[in-house]
Amino acid sequence: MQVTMHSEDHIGYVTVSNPPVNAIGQAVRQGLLEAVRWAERSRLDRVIICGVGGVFAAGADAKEFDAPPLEPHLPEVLNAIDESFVPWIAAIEGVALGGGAEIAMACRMRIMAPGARIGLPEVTLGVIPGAGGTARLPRLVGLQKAVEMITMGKPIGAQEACSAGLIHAVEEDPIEAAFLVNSEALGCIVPTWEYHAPAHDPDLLHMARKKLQAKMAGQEAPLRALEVIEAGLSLPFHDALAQERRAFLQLKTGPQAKALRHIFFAQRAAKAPEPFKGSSASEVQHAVVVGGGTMGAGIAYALLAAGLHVTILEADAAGLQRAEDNIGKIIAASLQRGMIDAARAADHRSRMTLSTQYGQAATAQVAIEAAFEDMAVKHDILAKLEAVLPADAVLATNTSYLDVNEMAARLMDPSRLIGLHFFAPAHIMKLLEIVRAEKSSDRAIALGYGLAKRLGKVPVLAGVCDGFIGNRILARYREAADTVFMDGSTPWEVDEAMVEFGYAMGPYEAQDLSGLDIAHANRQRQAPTRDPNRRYIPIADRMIELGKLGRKTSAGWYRYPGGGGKVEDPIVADLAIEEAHFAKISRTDYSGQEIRQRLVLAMINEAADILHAGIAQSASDIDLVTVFGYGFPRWRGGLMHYADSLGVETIVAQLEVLAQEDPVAWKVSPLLRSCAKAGQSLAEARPK
Ligand code: T1G
Repeated sequence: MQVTMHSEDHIGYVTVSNPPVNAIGQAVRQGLLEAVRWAERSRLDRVIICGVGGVFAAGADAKEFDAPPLEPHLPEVLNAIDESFVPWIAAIEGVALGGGAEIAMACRMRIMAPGARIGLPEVTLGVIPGAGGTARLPRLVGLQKAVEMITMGKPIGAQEACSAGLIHAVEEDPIEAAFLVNSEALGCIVPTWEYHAPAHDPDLLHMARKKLQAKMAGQEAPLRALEVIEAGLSLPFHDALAQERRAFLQLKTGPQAKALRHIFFAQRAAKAPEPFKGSSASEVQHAVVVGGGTMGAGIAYALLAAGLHVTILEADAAGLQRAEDNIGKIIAASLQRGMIDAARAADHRSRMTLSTQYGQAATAQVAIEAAFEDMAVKHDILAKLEAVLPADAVLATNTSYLDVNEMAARLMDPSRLIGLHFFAPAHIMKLLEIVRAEKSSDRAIALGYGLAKRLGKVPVLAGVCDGFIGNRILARYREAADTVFMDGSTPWEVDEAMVEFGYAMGPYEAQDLSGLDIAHANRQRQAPTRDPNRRYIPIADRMIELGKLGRKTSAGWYRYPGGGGKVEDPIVADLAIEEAHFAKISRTDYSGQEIRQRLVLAMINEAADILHAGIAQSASDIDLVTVFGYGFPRWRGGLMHYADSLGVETIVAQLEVLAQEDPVAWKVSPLLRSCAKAGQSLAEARPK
């Protein structure tokens, strides 16, 4: 039974029981409808509804969205609750999200526990509230708050919900409080559906539309939600519900909702693949981070925020000071943004040790080196760690590019070394590439997954190659961008094209942020082994010669004259014209669509090779890497989900056209050819 009910002294208790999050599937809807009829037959004074496991309900069961909706449909169930002569009280603990919040809003009264959260996050799944949320919420909290909550999809806490008029009270024990509610007082509360809709406010709606067009560019659901809310203001309640339902059902089967559901479930499925479940990471109490630079400090802070004791090792006093300053900046920023309070900041500091003595690592269960990207430095640090750490402690390197197999080869026990590739800022970015070297043990990898879970990261297993999964795709993306730039465009035309695709910023603005010197160092490292037949674009090297390293030198691909803005730099555009002249290239004026096609096809082709080689385990993993590490638009489902939406055969045909231009750079991945030949999607493909 996913809905249980019993009564005591004419009070009904209805409990939703579908662990772990009380998702509202068909059985729950059926049970709730039966509960309404039961309460009315029993002529109860009230019904108190709650959820098991400290959760009210996380919303409709998104696993049902790919199939036709099954009766009873949630709107009808909630209308039965709202219109019943037996008043329902929602006793909310944990979360009441989506359909869970809609159940609560159909109740006559809502009481939340202090730590509980309530919201309508449907737009994050590419849909809109589909069970009365767009009609009931404005009636309860007014137009402005309802528009903000529904179109941005962000849940709110109990106090905010109470202040907004969404709930009636915040109580430590909501069920007890619901039991104590005075019957007369309860009887005086108007059913939600009988509330008047707020007045139409054209200015407010216009401002909201402009904001969504800027902040949620390309996404259908937020703007559609705004339209439905607005239309509902001038419709009778049940007509408003009908138009909401039509919009919900139409969005639910659309490409953006499918893409967002794909990422939602892929992210959860990535937590720990079968061989690595049940890791020992819960036993990790003490972690060591070697290197207190930007990355090391971010990693150390992430570990502190997860409650671990952290020892940061540096080479000397100056390094220690730098580490202290970097950690201090992160703590200050977290305090300033209200992410932690002073007590939490003090607690973090109490568990942090800074030292130049490797002996301090003697009790650690894991050590992560985040030192300078130089193989000799890595060898030295890992050797010193191996000498002092307990034999069962795991060693990890945060290297972005260097060969983890080469690092392991120098260790007495290479099985204990893995890569833990964090992304800057390491305490914020969700992606964590867990790099499996040839000799990495399952136990070491499992600890990596366990650590990812404790840090709230999205873990993706990667094999060893230059750039693993994400940086290897990024390198190909930038190479394609530089080629388009060299052959006819400008950095700003390329960036504009990719922002139009859905990136928050294009590859050139992004590189100005991280610094052009990082990619330059990698090009120098790769030079001895570079394919002499592969076209090389020299523009980025010219930028280094000109001292244009990006924001940190106030000039990179753009100029940064101060004040935060960026300015197109004609000197940079001229570099391409000059280099093209030397190379006797007649330049082409690429359209935005041609730029997007080339850059996205380049990434898809590279990703297919990565999957073919087994560096990535699945297309879904590549989707997680591109979305959580590199800003690929989430509402497109990630790089490979998007590729499947284009169709592998189409991709192969387009690549073959480009291969006529440059057969080396555009060599079609064998995986794409085999999928096209077999009529297989990339989602179904597995490494050879
Ligand atoms: N449907 C189906 N499964 C769900 C689910 C959902 N809505 N939410 C979570 N799960 C599964 C999840 O896949 C995982 O499964 C397990 O529960 C634990 O989740 C009509 C149409 C509630 C904050 O968008 O935000 O209502 O991997 O790992 O970190 O208008 O889950 O264990 O097999 O995330 O503690 C709107 C989505 C739906 C909320 C808990 N609701 N969920 O986080 O656990 S649309 C949402 C969450 C809707 C109505 C519309 C989070 C959480 P497995 P978890 P968590």
